[in-house]
Amino acid sequence: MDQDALKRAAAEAALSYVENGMVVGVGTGSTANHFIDLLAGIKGRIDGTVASSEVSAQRLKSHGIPVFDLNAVGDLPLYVDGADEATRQLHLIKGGGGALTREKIVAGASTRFVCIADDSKLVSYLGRFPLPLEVIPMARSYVARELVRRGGKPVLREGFTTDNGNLILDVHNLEIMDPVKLESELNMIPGIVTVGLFAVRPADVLLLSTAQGIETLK
Ligand code: ABF
Repeated sequence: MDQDALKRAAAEAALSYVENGMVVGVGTGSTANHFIDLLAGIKGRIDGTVASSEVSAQRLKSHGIPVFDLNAVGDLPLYVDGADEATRQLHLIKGGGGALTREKIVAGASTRFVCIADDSKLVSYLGRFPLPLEVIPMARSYVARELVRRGGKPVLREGFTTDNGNLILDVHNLEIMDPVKLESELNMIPGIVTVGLFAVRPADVLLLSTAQGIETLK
């Protein structure tokens, strides 16, 4: 199976978590896109969705799937999204697509976060994938210096503005042995809007797609 087929298989497995009448939180990226396309096949069974990015909202709407504002629907029973890296503890790095702030809001507002990924995303510790930070533009240099002090190598994502009008620093060189601690510490730095670590609120389920089938980690 190629990597795209593995992504689709993970997305297919997530369909079993969708129940009738749900408003489903839907993520961003190529794996989440498979989920969106599969959701179209059962759109009559759900009330609608909340999207973690404008791109995903457009894709959902193109399938005729209703997209609601999170403020209009309250807490969500289910959020399905991909990740850039995942551990067996269900700690994640997300934000490679730049939608980390909205993804973290939707994850926070969801009772169950089901992460879908092919097995290339599984790591024993996080940090080989550069850690994305969404940063207020005026804080860019200050935040970068704070990360250098912590041994990181921050790189501005050139030509990219988030859905919220902010910048992304991708921080290389971090070996993240304690993701909960690092996420909490970075959350305290003024000017960082969102840290791309999902460890304080990890996934609840990781559907890991392998050549041998789906491995469910909880
Ligand atoms: C989103 O999409 C992100 O948080 C993550 O950056 C990315 C994963 O993309 P893909 O599914 O294309 O690998 O879920």
